[in-house]
Amino acid sequence: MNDKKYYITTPIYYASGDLHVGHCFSTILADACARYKRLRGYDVMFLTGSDEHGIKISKKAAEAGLSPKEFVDKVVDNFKTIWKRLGISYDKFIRTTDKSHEECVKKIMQRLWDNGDIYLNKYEGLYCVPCETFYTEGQLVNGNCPECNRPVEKASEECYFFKMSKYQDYLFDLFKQNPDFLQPESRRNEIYNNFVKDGIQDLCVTRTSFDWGIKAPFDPKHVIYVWCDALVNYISALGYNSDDDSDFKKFWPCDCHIIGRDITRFHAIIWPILLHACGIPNFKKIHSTGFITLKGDKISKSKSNGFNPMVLCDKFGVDALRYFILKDGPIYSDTPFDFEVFLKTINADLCNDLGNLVSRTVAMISQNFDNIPCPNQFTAEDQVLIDMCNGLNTKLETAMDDERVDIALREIFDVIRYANKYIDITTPWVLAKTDKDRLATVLYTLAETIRICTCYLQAFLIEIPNKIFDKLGTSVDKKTIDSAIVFDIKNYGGVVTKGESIFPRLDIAKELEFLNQESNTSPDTTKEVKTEQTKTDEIQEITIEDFDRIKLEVGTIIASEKVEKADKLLKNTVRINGVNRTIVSGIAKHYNPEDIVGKQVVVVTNLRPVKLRGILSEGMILCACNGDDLSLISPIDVMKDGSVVC
Ligand code: ME8
Repeated sequence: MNDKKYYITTPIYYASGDLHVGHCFSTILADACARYKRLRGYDVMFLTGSDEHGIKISKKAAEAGLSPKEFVDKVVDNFKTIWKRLGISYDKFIRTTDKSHEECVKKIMQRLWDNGDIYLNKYEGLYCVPCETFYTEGQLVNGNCPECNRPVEKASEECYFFKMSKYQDYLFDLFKQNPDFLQPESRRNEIYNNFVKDGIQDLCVTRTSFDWGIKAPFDPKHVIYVWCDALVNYISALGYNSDDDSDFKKFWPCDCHIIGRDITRFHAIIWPILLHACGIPNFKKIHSTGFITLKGDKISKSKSNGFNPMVLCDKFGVDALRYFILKDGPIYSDTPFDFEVFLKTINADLCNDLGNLVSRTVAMISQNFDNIPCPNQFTAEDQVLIDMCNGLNTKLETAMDDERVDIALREIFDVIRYANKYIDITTPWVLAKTDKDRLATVLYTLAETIRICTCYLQAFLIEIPNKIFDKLGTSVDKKTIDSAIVFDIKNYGGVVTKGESIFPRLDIAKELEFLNQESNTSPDTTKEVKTEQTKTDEIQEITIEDFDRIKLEVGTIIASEKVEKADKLLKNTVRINGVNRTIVSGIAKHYNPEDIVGKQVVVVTNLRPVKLRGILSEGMILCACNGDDLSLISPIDVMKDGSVVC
């Protein structure tokens, strides 16, 4: 039986809209940790999921003309598509609308009720609807919500309270006796000073003002506060208190909850108390990260400055995003997603340092030998690199025990950089003419260095490691990883393959322009979540709210062709917000396809898709019509794709 176990979680993301690059950080970070531990022989449980209840989501669903469940189903499909593209290797995806989760939450609440930890009272306070959180006057910033800076509303309702204050001594002790339970230290001090040291308030744990949530088992008129519902995901996903609790027995307590700093308070105060009150041992550690910022602002759904991770993956490959986010991400403090730094980092590290090392080594081996040569006598020069390779193990184990993927990657790339220097020192191109025996040892040392670094890189990158293994004609059996990461003459690979470089060089100026253009386009799930069309009689007048329901955006026609056997129809590809849509329009008698490519047009983007001549048309391009005259409508000045027409 494997006694090396590792349980890591991400936050469960609000199913209220699309995911942006900021959201990807926690998930890519947790994924790298999970992959690393699997590589090192751990039995891993990596959990992510979706947070689907609450007033915010029911409002969004109503805006989209869908039931909350229909709405979240579509959003969750999008989450899963994004995670797949980013190579997120989760073992379980929990949804708070899963029946098993709902049952688990009810049992937990019932337990608190049975313990006498819940009482009925009235809540009067300041409530931030988007954040679903009550605040006291003192916690507001300039009178607004301290998290999202939007106005709060006075709210008063009868609700049940959880006697958190009863457990304040327990929490004091947790903070005092387990200094590592909340990292980084600065965040622990902040939470302790602002929320713990002066005493813990009881928590309002039910609501009656909306019903999209889990009903309280002791009073079904009330639904359970979203945070009590959401936090329980970490144990409901393991089958806690269910017929099959084997995963709970195996993996709990959780080794690490990765979260963003805005939700530290919930995880470091409510969650440990809730667990303790239910007699469940506490988790081992919370790792609270900073935010990714864009142009000085936190990337956020509410600020509409999101940046769609799919755009980055499609353009630069999944490993470019993963590498940059893991190396330079906001592991503790907020970090800007600086486009120029991103592009330069990718060129310097993936293209130059790693890419060139692999190409040079493979090229020299194939020019001089049939396959990776056997080494002869190692010298002191070789030994420096060999020691660096063998030293990685301890360094990476230490870094990864603290989820410091940034440090781990730097250690690996230090070796890669030194290997490039080693080429300059040993001058294999000279040895090729003078000393083939020595050349064999040098090239073997390089191939072995690349192989060992690539073994580790498998935890962080998805596509590049396999490309490198293919070039070296080798692979790694994860079962024997402990021996595979030791520099050894038995480990040499097979026949090397030259070919394309493992990472192409980026044209910084060109890509910078692309990124700057894309950065103002915000992902918007309502594009995917099609609104329900209501049948109406002819409408003479409409209200501004009616008009607001029609989403008009500027897009650019990037391709157009005639539809076979339909002389009026053109099949157009229109780029809006970085996403290409197919739109079939009845304009073939007025425009040749080649004349409209590159033109900007106005598109109804929330029109229900329809099939025309077997082609799914996703929207409508607007035209001015007068009898037989027809003209496409374009903005007078060139506008950014995705500009809203209002
Ligand atoms: O908070 N940079 O969900 P959420 C880095 N459902 N991280 C960011 C970020 C940014 N720009 N923007 C958001 C919730 N995040 C709850 C969690 S867990 C029981 C319930 C992080 O979708 C944010 O800090 O609003 C949080 O950790 C996560 O994304 C999910 O945010």
